[in-house]
Amino acid sequence: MASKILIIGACGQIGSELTFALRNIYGSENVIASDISYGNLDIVNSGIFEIVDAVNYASLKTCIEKFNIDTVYLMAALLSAKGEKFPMRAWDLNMTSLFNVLNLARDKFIKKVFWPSSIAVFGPTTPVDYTPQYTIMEPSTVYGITKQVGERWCEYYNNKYGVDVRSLRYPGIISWKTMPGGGTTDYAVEIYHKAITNGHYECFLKEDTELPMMYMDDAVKATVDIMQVKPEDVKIRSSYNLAAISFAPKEIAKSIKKHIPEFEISYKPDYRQEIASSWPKNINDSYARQDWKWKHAFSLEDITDEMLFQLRKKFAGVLNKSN
Ligand code: AKB
Repeated sequence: MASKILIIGACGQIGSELTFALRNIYGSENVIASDISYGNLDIVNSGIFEIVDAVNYASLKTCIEKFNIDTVYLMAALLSAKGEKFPMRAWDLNMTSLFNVLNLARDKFIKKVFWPSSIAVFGPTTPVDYTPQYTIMEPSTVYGITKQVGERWCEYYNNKYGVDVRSLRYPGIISWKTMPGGGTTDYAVEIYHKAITNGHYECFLKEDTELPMMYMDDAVKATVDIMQVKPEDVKIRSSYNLAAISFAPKEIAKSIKKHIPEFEISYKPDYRQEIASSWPKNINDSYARQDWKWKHAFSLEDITDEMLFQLRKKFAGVLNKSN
């Protein structure tokens, strides 16, 4: 019998693209998209879609039983910037949803779990250059704390109950289909939108704030890859460091200027600067490269080419009308 997959948080930035990718691989009828509301009509109208509240154990269990789900991708979360505004909401959503899914796996309702962690597990005392897999981790954001604690619980459920849970520490993810929401790395998506729509971007980080980043296609590939490898090849059950490229706002602006010479960037750092300054500049992901042969494909120049091309197409109608 084909594996049945549930994606929780399917309307979000990563969830939406992961849903399409998994449907291509495993067939639409085997991939059930879910979210707390009808937040993304492309997803809602593209296959089976269920309203699921991931903090409500009963709602989740009903959906899992209804569709005979064996694999869950838990993509719902409150990210770093929004988490600082709503600390208890972030704690509740990020932790309760994880416990609900881990407990369903422990109790054998499902077999396999993907749960995203983040570079936010690191903090101001972590070495910033080529941050190793095993290092000081003292996150200073609520989001980072939930991801750090979540990693410990994933490893615990694997050790103690044999739960097949797999996880990646995502860097900032750049994509054009669905906007990210509430993250500190969101600037690296907004900047392309503003470059196309009004030629100017006011950046909420300082020009030289270097952060680890990745194109969506690479992030989706890493997620699919780690879920496809044999359990014995997943040697880290907390979460794998995962890296592609790193850049600062002034470098992404320079790469956009090669295509749009009149593009201007200005800087007005806000509370998100402190979050960004607490994170690594770049990441050493040698365990992922070694254990399950992870390899990224997109450079900053590739990302800029692709983002500008896709966004120009997406906004073509709107831009033509306003000209
Ligand atoms: C955020 O900025 O909060 C996220 C992340 C790095 O996990 N994109």
